[in-house]
Amino acid sequence: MSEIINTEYINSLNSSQIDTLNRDYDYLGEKLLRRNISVEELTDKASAFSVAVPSWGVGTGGTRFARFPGQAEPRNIFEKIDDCSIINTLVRITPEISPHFPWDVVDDMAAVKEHAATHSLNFASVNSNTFQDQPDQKHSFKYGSLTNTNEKTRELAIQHNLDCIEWGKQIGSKVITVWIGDGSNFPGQQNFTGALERYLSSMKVIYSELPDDWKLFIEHKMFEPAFYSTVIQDWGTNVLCAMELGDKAYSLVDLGHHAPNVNIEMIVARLIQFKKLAGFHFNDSKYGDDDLDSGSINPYQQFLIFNELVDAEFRNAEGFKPDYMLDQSHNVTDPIESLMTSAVSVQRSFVQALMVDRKALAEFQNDNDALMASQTLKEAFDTDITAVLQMSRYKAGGAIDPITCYRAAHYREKLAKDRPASKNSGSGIVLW
Ligand code: AFD
Ligand code: MN
Ligand code: MN
Repeated sequence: MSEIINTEYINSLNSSQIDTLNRDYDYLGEKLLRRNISVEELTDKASAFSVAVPSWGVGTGGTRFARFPGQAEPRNIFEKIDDCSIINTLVRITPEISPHFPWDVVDDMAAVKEHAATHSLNFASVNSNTFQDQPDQKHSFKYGSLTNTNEKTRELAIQHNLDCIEWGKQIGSKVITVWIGDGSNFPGQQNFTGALERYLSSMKVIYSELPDDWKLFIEHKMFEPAFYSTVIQDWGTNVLCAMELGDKAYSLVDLGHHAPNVNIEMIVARLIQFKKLAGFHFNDSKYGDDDLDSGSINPYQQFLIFNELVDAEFRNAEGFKPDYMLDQSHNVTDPIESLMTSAVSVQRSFVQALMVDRKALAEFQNDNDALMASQTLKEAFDTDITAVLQMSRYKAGGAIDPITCYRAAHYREKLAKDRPASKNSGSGIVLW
């Protein structure tokens, strides 16, 4: 635990807030009981929830235009782990970090695992990066990586993914997530079928090297960096590839990777039905892959997704075990603050979905009572369960109010001397 934000410090702030929380919690408990919902049960389930933090999310992001660095940004994987630890210390639902390679590679990966362990943190899925060239790279990914027309380039991209699995093994990960930026910018530039064939044959090599207890997640994205076509453009192509590869391959849903207004909750339902849902990269957006904070624009969509997830859990859907992760880029906020509020926002959607009266909903659906079915969802969504989230954090030793607690600690100011501005932010979008 950090010296700046430790148990003693959190307790001292919590002690001035616990009386108010107790009153709010008791009153909420009383109201929920009228709907036959136990506030304690809800709190226990909220505590058991977790969502992984992306290592690249703790650096300040940027756009194609500029990057405005923040104070005391983490400069390497060890400092990123330190920041992730602050997040988990305060919110208690982010015990895992998802690293991105080669950004997070160091000679001694065991030291990375050890450093995380000292903060009681583990590693979630490892992410490969074949969407940019590394210094002195022999064959460029400019025209694609796993789908490149040049065999040598494809081999390089395959080898990088195999390296990621090796690095992942050293830090205790059991999943590799593959997102490629491959695609085209002009009609006619690329043969759609040929590109997908090359993708599949490359992925088959990676899949064949996957350890038995590992999974492979495929991430689709409809545009960017290629703007006319993307090889793995949507969940349909994604799931077809996952099916073609085998049982260890699953389809990952990044909320920003669809056309605006697409019914993402329905995609989630379909992937659950065919036992192919890998999990999520949570974020929010207005236009595309905006990578804004989870639940900041469309919390109802996030709730509707969790409605499908909780429904699957409720009916014990076979093979249902999705991984939850945030994938965001913070351009104008302190990444630690954004990641804390985002994790809590995702947790909120989960708890709201737990409150849906599923028996009543099924009856309304059966009776074709559209209005009441929709009202049943709204009733859960409209219930303010802030006290449940606060209590679950309090009981776990976290902060009742994580943002106030974080700000009052002056973490960045205290680290400013030790972490001078660096050119390489390790951010996920542009390395300046
Ligand atoms: C991309 C994708 C993918 C990738 C990340 C890198 O969402 O998850 O790993 O951003 O920053 O848009
Ligand atoms: Mn993503
Ligand atoms: Mn994205």
